[in-house]
Amino acid sequence: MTDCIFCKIAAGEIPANKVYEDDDVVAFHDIRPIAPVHFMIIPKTHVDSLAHCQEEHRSLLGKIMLLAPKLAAEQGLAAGFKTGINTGRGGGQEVFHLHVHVFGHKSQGN
Ligand code: DGP
Repeated sequence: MTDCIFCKIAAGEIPANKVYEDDDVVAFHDIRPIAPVHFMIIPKTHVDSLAHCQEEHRSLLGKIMLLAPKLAAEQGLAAGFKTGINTGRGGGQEVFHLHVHVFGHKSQGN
């Protein structure tokens, strides 16, 4: 989608502080973090929101969910973290490209 900021990040057309990337997904730090560690995981393919996901997105959603704890641990959140998927204007979604927020405080000593 040409006007989608997250599609442009996924395509490498605008910079982002990436923490992970493969053929299907990219994860990068949020520019307006609400915690000391705050990144988002997005699919490279454009999907507006969780409410617009279809059966064809099942494995992609599973992949994103399984990546969350792995990347969280890599980012220092091994002791625990929060996730969020804002969905629709009523759900506080500002960027209409599916994204999973992962955020928390770095644990000390583990
Ligand atoms: P949401 O409300 O769930 O749609 O949150 C969208 C988040 O995306 C918000 O916390 C700020 C972040 N964001 C918006 N534009 C950019 C951008 O260009 N780069 C990065 N890294 N984050 C962005």
